[in-house]
Amino acid sequence: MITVDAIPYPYQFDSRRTALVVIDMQRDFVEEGGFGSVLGNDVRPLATIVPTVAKLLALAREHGVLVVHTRESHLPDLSDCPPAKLKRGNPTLGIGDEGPMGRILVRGEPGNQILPLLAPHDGELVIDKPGKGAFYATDLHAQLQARGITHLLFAGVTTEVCVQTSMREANDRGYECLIVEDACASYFPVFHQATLAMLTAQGGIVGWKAPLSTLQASFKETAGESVS
Ligand code: C5J
Repeated sequence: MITVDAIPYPYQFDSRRTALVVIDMQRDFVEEGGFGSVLGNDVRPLATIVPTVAKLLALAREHGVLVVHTRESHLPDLSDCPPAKLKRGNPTLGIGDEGPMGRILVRGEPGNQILPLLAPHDGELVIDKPGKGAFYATDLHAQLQARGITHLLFAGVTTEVCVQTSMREANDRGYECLIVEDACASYFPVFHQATLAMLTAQGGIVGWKAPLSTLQASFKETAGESVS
């Protein structure tokens, strides 16, 4: 068992029964010139976490933790996109429209791809999700159950939307969840901080949080190595 010096109290997991879920690290959300920035968002807080997510992926792969990547995406005919989601925000540029990197939030389009630096490796799960949560209208729960996964580590964007929704969905399905706080980001840093606080309040009502360095130290301690 690995014990993480997490908040609000130590988080314990068996790496063979744990998955890292990296939420929506897609070009259209993170890259300058993508959909997110065209909508007027400052993408720099999201771009800043890319090296941390890369290190987290490396840590998971090194220790045999299952890696799951998600993409917020829709079928080209948008038949999996509820009208309410299409209309929300009264957008001038919306889901299915031609954006700077292809059709917005449509599967297979350049902007819908995961950042090359964080690209999935062979054998890792890639979940296309039409909602904000990774469990809604996907087979993620079945895939995790088939592999005996009980614990989930969360990373990705945005903290208060797709990461938080997915972690809450996971919590309701009985998973023990930890959010890697510096491997998540929001266009609104205040929302990032508020989300971390609300997920871990009341004795970890949704789960735990810890930074990557604490997670790295936990793996080292378990391996019996000295931590510098
Ligand atoms: C995600 C969004 N991935 N903010 N989507 O959080 O719409």
